[in-house]
Amino acid sequence: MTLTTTEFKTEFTKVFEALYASNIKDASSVQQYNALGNFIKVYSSENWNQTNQLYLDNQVKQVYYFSMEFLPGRMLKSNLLNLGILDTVRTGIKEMGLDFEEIVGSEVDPALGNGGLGRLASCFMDSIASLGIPGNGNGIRYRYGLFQQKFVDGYQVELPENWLRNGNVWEVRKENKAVTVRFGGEVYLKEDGKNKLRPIYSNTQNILAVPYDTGMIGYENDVVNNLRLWSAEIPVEEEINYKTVADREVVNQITEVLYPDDSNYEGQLLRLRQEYFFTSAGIQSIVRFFKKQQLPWSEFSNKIAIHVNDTHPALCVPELMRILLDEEGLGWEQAWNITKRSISYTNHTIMQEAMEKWPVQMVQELLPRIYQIIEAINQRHIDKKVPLYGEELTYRTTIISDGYIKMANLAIIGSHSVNGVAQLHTDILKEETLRDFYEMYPSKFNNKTNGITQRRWLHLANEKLTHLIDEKIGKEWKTNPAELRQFKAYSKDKDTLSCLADIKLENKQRFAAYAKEKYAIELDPTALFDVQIKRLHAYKRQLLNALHILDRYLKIKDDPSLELQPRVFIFGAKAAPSYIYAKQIIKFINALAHLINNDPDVGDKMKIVFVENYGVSLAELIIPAADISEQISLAGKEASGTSNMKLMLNGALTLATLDGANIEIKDLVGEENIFLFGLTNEEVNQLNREGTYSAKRVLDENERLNRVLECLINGMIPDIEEEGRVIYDSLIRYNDEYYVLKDFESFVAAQERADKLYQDKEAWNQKALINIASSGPFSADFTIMRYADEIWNVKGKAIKNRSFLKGNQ
Ligand code: GPV
Repeated sequence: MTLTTTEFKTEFTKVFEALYASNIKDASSVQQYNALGNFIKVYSSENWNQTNQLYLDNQVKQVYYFSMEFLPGRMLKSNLLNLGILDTVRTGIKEMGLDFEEIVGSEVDPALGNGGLGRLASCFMDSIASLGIPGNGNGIRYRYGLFQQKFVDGYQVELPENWLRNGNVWEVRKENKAVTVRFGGEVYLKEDGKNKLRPIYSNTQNILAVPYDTGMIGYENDVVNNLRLWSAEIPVEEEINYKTVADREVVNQITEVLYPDDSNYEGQLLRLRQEYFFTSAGIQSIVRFFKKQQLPWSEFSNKIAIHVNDTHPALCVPELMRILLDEEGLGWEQAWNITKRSISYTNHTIMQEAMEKWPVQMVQELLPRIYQIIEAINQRHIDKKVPLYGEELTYRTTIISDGYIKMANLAIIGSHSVNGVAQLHTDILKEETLRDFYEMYPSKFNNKTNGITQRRWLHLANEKLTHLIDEKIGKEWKTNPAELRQFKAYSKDKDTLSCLADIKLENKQRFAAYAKEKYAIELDPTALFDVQIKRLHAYKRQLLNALHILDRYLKIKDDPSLELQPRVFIFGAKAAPSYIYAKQIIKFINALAHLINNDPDVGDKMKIVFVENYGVSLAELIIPAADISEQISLAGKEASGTSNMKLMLNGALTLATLDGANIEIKDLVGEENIFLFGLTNEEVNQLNREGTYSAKRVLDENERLNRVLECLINGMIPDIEEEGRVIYDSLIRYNDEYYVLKDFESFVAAQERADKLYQDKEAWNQKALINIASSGPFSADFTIMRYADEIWNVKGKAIKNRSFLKGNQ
């Protein structure tokens, strides 16, 4: 199917006129965007339909990726790219006298996730489709996405994100595929006359789950997979029972808003409702699809792989059991085998406070039948494992203990695969966090280092760099990103290096223009752009970054004539609304930015830009403009990180601790092409074991650091009296839980090495090029191939270069 510009213009105009019955030139950019989205939908509908039909006809095995969060980013351009018509459409739009970038920019960026976990799910959807793997996403259609962040006097303020205000062209409501999800009430088991116990329910609340499907378009392969997001509604026949607005609210609330807290567990009833709602709806629709094929139950796990993205959808385990036992009448053993063989689970954190555990009573009341099944799974686990592993170890692995249901334990026991998201993270799971389970089920554990889609994060975000790479090494890397390594051959080619520098400069100018327009901050695009973009969390240590900035500032104040490598520090971070300390760090950095940006002694030597409302679209603007990628979490705490991969792919040099995937970046680029600092995981463990760390002592022994910290409480930074004190206390009084002070000196030293290297433009650009050329292995295409091969056992039509499947165990 090729499309000419002329054909495009004719078809597009038709679509527009059918939609708006008016002249396209008078339309708003939102309307133009809507029409273009509709054009794409029509253009790809045949492939969508055919993909579905093909999967059904061939009865291929399909993956269902269950995730509470998806962060797809704007879809217009990526759909055009994957359909192979980006250039045609762009030209056509231009010829029609319309502004392509303005149209692109009027799409809302759906924020149906918090951060890395949600973005990973969307990178995976892109790779699954692009590899031609039969795969589906399953999640929640939140009426409101992650809050919009504004800064008022430097404080984070949260506004609702009404992302559906202008409708959503990509989704298709499928009420014919709706299912009912049951909550509450009472249940008892009754003999059904055929020697089977069947549950009898009373007083349940029945909620309609309506799916909204969005096509996930593969890269130039005619595949369109499906992302299914569920919305909660009152079943028409039950309208009569909802007498008050408050009654109706309970239902609407289920899919009203995304929980804005990442890496933190909140034991709230509504969250549990959300989790069961989309899990049950998804499992029901899978079983319905399976039954349509009239295969024996023994075929279920040969046709279906269910992936649980962190524990949020872990109720997949008892829900599938419930359907198989209660509705399909299977025996326990058969149902259990099917369940375990179908389900796999990814762990994304070792942070205790993020581990989900639900109060028994809450589950009992909200999901009485599910609770019975969890209890039975737990009892069988105990009965089976005590004789093998003894009571002590077994009781440490139970699903129910101390009045709570531990979701990770449920996910591990009920699945055949448990994976971490970077090598170090998986090692820590095996050796520490989940060691009892590793002893019990060594073969379930495996590593799948995260990945990113090079289509969004290079092709679309950095078109100029893409062209340069194409020009040098051809286009093979687009379907086989390992080929990026060929670019290394140009690391000493002056011409290529200077092109690379020009592209970086242009990208920095683009960001500078944004900063100027949005914040009236003038940036020098030749300064070193230093970027930390991720959720605000103490373990990610934005504070360490800020203390270094403060230290530089003091240096300039001491000697305003000092020659310093000019730097622009860019932050992007949302704090969970209830995470007070994180919000105080935001206020602190904003106050520091205000002080420094307006100090005439500083001038262009330093500028700080803390962008508001960081998300996928801003990442696309910032990442190509970065020189330094700040990946400075305390070793052992960041499961993987994925912005580290995106920044590397765009030629930023990583300044990092040996944490998460930073270690794998180091292995790929070599120690001479990365700035490492700080404690290692072992050293952190040792310090924790010894228990002798004293932040106060570090401070007493370091005059420079002492001076920096004094600025938090001596009034030098205006308007942070309270925040400065709290932060100071967290470091000194509460002994610096994340070893910020301990790592300070080596962090500053790494920054100085970076400054020095930046003086030598050629050496810097060479390292940037090597970083780009070494980033192929982080393509989510490879990550997904490994999931497909080693966990899901599914085939894709475009899985090439199988040698890449090896390694990364
Ligand atoms: I658990 N992660 C996240 O974004 N939200 C969560 O609720 C949890 C984990 C992140 C980790 O913090 C990152 O290290 C990781 O790269 C990402 O998940 C994807 O695996």
